[in-house]
Amino acid sequence: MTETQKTAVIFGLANKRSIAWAIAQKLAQAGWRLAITYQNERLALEAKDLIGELPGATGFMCDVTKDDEIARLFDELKASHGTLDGLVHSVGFAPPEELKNPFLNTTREGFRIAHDISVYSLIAVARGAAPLMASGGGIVTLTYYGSEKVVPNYNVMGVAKAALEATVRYLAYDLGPRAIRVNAISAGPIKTLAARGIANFGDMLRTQIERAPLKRNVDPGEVGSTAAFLLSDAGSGITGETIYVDCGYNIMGF
Ligand code: NAD
Ligand code: 0WE
Repeated sequence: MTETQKTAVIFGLANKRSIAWAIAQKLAQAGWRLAITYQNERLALEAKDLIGELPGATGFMCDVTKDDEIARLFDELKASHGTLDGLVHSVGFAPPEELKNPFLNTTREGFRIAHDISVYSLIAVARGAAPLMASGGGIVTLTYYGSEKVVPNYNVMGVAKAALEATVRYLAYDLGPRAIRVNAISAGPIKTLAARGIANFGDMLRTQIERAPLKRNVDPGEVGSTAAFLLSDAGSGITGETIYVDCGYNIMGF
């Protein structure tokens, strides 16, 4: 490819159902050179298989709760890629009990873990990436409607997503003068690893079909193409925003 090829780093690949994978495929199709990270050794095998399918893509391990792993990743990216134009943060986690028990019973440790992994990590990786985005860039994270309205059992993740959306606005303000844009995509429910084992997830998918104006579920590819749009020059006027890719579900009052 040409030397003007844009490069992005993607966080949050677990398997072929991951939203991170849908985004990686769309960015690769749009000609981006990708560095794709996975959380740990347990996920390495499957992640590396997938990454191998994308021409020129490379895999890196990075647990976003570890400052030293984040620092090492960006050192490696500086050496291998030089500059960066895009970053995708597709990471979220709360301990499983927190999504089962009543919200009132949220533990101090569950709250801390959910916010560390799902919110603080965006600040940490943005700070790591910014020095590599010498000619500006784009950052995209993934959020969910449970940040604004109560979705039963989403619990502390809803609180964390509200904090994530506010974090997007504060990062957009700090990084705007450096021509780095920061946005969130609020995706409708998608059957990924993070959705497996969630009680009544099937009911949620059916309700979405009934109530959303488009009368269907969101395709992960639609989230991927929106991320590719936000990171492209076509998104150059958009920052600090939460863009819904939910077949219109969020506009309904009844
Ligand atoms: P997923 O399980 O495929 O992705 C979540 C990723 O987070 C995994 O790759 C996991 O390894 C990673 N992760 C967790 N802890 C980590 C850590 N300490 N360090 C590094 N990575 C870590 O599920 P997904 O649905 O693709 O989720 C991606 C994002 O999309 C999440 O932020 C999720 O909240 C958001 N989202 C999902 C849906 C949905 O319905 N699936 C809807 C809206 C938003
Ligand atoms: O953000 C998410 C998933 C978040 C998530 C899922 C898990 C399951 C496994 C965070 N942490 C964990 N921890 C685990 O141990 N979504 C938007 C998908 C999702 O999750 C829900 C939902 C929806 C939608 C949980 C309850 C209710 C609705």
